[in-house]
Amino acid sequence: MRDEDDDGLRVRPPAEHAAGVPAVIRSLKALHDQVGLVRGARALLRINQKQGFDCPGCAWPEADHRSKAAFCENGVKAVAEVTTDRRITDDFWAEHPISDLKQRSGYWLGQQGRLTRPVYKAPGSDTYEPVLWETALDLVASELRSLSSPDRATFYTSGRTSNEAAYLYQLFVRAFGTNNLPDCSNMCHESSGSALTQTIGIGKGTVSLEDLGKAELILIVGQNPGTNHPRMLATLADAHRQGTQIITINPLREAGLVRFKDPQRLDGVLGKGTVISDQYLQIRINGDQALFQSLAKRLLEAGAVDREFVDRSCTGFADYAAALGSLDDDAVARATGLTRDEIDELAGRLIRSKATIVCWAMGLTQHKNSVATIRDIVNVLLLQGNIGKPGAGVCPVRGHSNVQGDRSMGIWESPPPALLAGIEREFGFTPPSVPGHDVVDSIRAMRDGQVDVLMAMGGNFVAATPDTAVTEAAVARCRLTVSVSTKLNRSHAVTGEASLILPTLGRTELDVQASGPQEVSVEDSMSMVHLSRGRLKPASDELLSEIAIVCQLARRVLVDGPAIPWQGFQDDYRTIRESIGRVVPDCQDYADKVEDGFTMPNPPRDSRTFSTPDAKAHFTVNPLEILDVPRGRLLLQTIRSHDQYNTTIYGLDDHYRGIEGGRRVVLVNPADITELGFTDGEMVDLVSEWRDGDRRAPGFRLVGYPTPRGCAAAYFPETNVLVPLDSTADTSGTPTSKSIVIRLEPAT
Ligand SMILES: Nc1nc2c(c(=O)[nH]1)N[C@H]1C(S)=C(S)[C@@H](COP(=O)(O)OP(=O)(O)OC[C@H]3O[C@@H](n4cnc5c(=O)[nH]c(N)nc54)[C@H](O)[C@@H]3O)O[C@H]1N2
Ligand SMILES: Nc1nc2c(c(=O)[nH]1)N[C@H]1C(S)=C(S)[C@@H](COP(=O)(O)OP(=O)(O)OC[C@H]3O[C@@H](n4cnc5c(=O)[nH]c(N)nc54)[C@H](O)[C@@H]3O)O[C@H]1N2
Ligand SMILES: [Mo]
Repeated sequence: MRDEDDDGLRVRPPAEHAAGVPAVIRSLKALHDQVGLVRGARALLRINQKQGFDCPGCAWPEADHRSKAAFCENGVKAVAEVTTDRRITDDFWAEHPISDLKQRSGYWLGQQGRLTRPVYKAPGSDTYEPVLWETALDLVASELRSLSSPDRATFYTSGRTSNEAAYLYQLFVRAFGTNNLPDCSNMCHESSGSALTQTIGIGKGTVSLEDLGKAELILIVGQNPGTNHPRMLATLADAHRQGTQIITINPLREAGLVRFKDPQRLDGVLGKGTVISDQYLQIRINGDQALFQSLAKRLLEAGAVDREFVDRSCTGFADYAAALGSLDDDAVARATGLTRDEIDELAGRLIRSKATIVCWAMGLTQHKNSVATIRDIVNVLLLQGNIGKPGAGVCPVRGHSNVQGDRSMGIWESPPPALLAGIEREFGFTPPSVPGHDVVDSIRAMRDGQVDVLMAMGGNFVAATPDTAVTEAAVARCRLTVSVSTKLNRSHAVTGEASLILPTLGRTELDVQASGPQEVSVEDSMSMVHLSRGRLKPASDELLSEIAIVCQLARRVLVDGPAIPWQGFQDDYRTIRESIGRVVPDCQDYADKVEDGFTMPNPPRDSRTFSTPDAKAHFTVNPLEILDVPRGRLLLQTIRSHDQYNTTIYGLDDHYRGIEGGRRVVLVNPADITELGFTDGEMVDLVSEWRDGDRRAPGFRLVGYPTPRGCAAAYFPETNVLVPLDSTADTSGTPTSKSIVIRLEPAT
């Protein structure tokens, strides 16, 4: 890869607070660089407002869609990325053959601007060439129709796709005949969904924004909201000012969780801002299961159990309590790296709190024992009756702005029977019920020559997935790769024999169909569903909406398939919402209800009931699993910098962590650097160790950083080359991107 990425790395001490005025200045600069301020300001005024569009940044909910400026620095960067004035024109493709694009960094690819026309790379060719939409869609249809089985194609989705597009996409894929619907969720909150469905009967969070205000205690575990969910910090700061205690459990001291300066308040502009965390536990990577078991043991010893709730609403308490009796304190100390006093202090806070919420994100979901860890968190909450009452509950904070909605709409390789029954009722065909491939299984199937076509609705499949070398070779074995995209990325340079890029509208853009301007709907992290309307002029006249692409493709592929009104759906998106209302569980009268927004039913939150087979919440026994890292090795977590959105790199600074001008850094405890025989600032290779051999990521600068002993951190996607394909979480199958055993070697 060329070195255009690194314009001189600088390292400062990490910051002790997030946001404040500098964040506003940075966001205006991002907007100015990409869009120009006037067009940019017009876009901003519409973010998260009643007549506006849903911010494509993250899935944190908006208070009531009326606050003046419902956006944050990183939301502005996400909008600037898609509203950019830069365009990829026809001559670009001849100047940059695929062999050239392959040498470019993700940052460079993203900087080239919006895709404007469909392009096609023929078998044997090294260049994309502009083609007509008809030609492009005919090519995909003829390839799909020629497959010996529908299971020889796999259909990926990233989490920005609207509910309407997701609903039609899964319908098309199921009418075609397969459940091969891998999605970014498989790499994200799948572990949360698995653990929660089994224990409380619903794979989603059980709290609303109001609950965060009512909580006495909020635990933020394995999440970095200062960068990834900045609007959450304002909610936390408000709660803290009203007396809610906030505890952070994280190997890194993340600035936003230490102190927050809200630029939308006067004391945020002038003062020192609000302290966020009352206690900050710098836990070892993967120590959370041990921590929550030891907290539970202390709660039991103190008799801090809501007996009435446990007896009436739960099963499995006796077995769980018995299993905790044999918890080994030394094992807890080894796994967590925390002192007994620290754990006692947190246990004391839990015992005193009458309403506790636990929030978490990728720091918990991307480990081998993730599902067990999250089940153990549910156990702790159940003990004190902290599920299904005001100010209490589970809060898995989602990533992509509509990843939760996509699941509700059926983007799922193992579809719920109620959805399949709905499809059969509505459209008169029997959809496949055998589970399809998730992300990791899709890669295995491509690698083993069992899949010929990879279609992706958004996202950046080859960069976001694990084991880059294996994945890229697997994708290259496909006969055809198809990406529906807004911007150029690595997945367009690593192609099958033939490849198509189909350019699409962004969420900010006006979408006009036969019946006039259209709206779409989305669901946030707290199950609130509302409309989103784009208003800006599209980046090119030739863009089709994701919905139009699916409808036009489906008509070509399913010529003798079930009677589905694809043209009607495309002409008027309200008819899609009406169909959703008849088909998707919990969405009755969807088209009407979504006009004013509504909240999806949530039995634990709404009525303290549990949709498990026995209608009870389940305590579970999860044997403690400790990742013992061999001597001389480190446990690496792969994280996001402040200047990226997953695989989209906005810039080269990780402002709050004090890293500027480059991304190939590895953060390691200074004592480990010395003990391993290296010096701060030295260049090293990261080598991961797995049962099938080593994997190497060359050329990282060692940065001494306050992380617990034995732990390391570096950015993804650069480090995905180190994550073995077969290293996945039990039950959920999520790649273990937060716990990879590595050794350091002097740079080659
Ligand atoms: N600006 C911006 N916003 C985003 C994204 C983005 O890339 N950029 N991505 C979006 C998406 S898809 C998602 S899923 C979310 C991701 O949001 P986060 O989960 O906040 O993202 P990560 O950078 O993966 O951060 C993981 C955090 O967990 C901590 N951690 C790692 N391992 C452990 C562990 O074993 N135990 C504990 N307790 N903590 C641990 C890390 O130190 C880090 O603070 O953000 C969404 N929002
Ligand atoms: N090592 C490691 N790997 C990880 C993670 C990690 O923490 N560590 N995190 C994982 C997580 S949580 C996630 S969610 C995945 C993310 O995986 P993906 O969702 O696949 O990746 P993104 O980078 O979000 O996708 C960006 C691309 O989406 C396209 N795009 C943007 N907006 C739109 C739109 O409106 N429509 C369409 N059609 N396309 C659009 C653009 O072309 C852009 O280049 O990565 C996972 N990979
Ligand atoms: Mo995610």
